[in-house]
Amino acid sequence: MKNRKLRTMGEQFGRRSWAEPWKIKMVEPIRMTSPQERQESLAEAGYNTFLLRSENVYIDLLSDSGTGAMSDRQWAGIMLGDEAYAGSRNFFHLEEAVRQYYGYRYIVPTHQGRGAEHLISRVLIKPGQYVPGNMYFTTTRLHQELAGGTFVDVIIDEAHDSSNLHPFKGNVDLDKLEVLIKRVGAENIPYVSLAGTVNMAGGQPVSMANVRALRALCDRYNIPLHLDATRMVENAFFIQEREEGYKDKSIADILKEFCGYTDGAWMSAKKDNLVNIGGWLAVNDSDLFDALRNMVVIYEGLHTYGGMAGRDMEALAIGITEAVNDDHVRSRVEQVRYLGSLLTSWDIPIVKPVGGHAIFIDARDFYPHIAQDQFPAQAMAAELYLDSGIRGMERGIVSAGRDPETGDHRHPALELTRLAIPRRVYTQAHMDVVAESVKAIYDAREQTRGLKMVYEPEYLRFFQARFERIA
Ligand code: P70
Repeated sequence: MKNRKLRTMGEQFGRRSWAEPWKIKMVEPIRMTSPQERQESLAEAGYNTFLLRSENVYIDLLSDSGTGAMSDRQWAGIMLGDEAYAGSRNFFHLEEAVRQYYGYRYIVPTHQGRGAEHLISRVLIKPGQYVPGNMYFTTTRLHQELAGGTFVDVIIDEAHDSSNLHPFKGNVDLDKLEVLIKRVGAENIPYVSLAGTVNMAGGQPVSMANVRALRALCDRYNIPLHLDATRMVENAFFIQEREEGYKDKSIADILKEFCGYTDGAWMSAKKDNLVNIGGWLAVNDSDLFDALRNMVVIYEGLHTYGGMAGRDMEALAIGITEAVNDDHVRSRVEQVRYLGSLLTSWDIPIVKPVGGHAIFIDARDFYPHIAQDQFPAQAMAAELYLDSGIRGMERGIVSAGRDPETGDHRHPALELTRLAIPRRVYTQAHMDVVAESVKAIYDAREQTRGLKMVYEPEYLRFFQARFERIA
């Protein structure tokens, strides 16, 4: 064998290759733009990738939310939509699927995740209360704050360190939580807000041992435990891979066991559940269900559609069953890791271990010469787009927003640019193109300058803020 350079992925990783458990039936053409066009599009978008037109994007890694490919079965389900105002057949299919795979008793449909976050925050949080959670998520925390609560981060310290290799960086630090309980009193904590996996930490998982211990602590103080289940299927994969005793358990079994330690969950079905729009809220307590069901009719829609069309609920019910397929989850997470391994092989600083849904590039290490107040992660997303038309997202100081008390920028420890991988959409060749573009902007890093913010909206500013290059 002379030419040892051409090597399959399996060979590179010392195992047999695997492939996605699907084949492609329909394609959507995408278009590469010229550098000149990208320069103009970016300036028009105020250096904010959220403000680009997707037509001008080549490989879109802005989000894994609602961007996945539905299966032929899901599309067939779309045709079976029962568009009745009340009691749609598709709602009952959805209810059945959530009960079967997540195990909760009562289900409230919502138009997407933040609709569910709004309802649970409004119903459970009283002004002045504290909501502990394993790192903030933008929309989750905002709804908790709008309901009068104060979010308190109780994630383990390792989560704030992008190079720490802890296998479950999403874990709750039980000591931090107990200190909070003793300081403010259990009666001032309406619930613990647990997310699996933790998006802002880099898609990091929570272990089964941690949720079990957390449940016991919550029971001791009589505090409910609610789960952001948005990427809980991916969390189950990491438990299967890393936690003793779970190697031979299915993703479905792990998911159900984990949810069994919690009192309820909210869901952005646009991620794990493989649909383009939708969400749900599920609880075990019938009084809480009554309150949520009463609230959903004000803000979302009737309690048997909650903002979704019947066809959306059918696609979602089918998506839930496809999402827990072990081969699907493995190929999904392994594709993310493939991109991570390419970047790591060029010493590009990324959050490690690589999480479930995205690669997070560490902008502090990437651009050590750009101060955090000059938005290095935002600048990186802009550079990547200019280089190749690839779209990522800032997850640093812009996303963290301002402290409601002081009005100052929050300065998160993690200053990251996220490349989120949609489910069942891109191939390994796309990942190669992405990796080479990141390498190109890394090679040119010393010439890159920071940005200044020239427009800042009041809520979730990262979506609509505008920037200019610092001269
Ligand atoms: C993303 C999306 C949404 C999300 C989430 C977790 C862990 C709830 C939600 C809300 C979309 C997004 C949202 C805010 C800022 C940037 C991007 N995450 N919990 O791309 O669900 O979007 O359905 O209302 O990740 O990570 P929804």
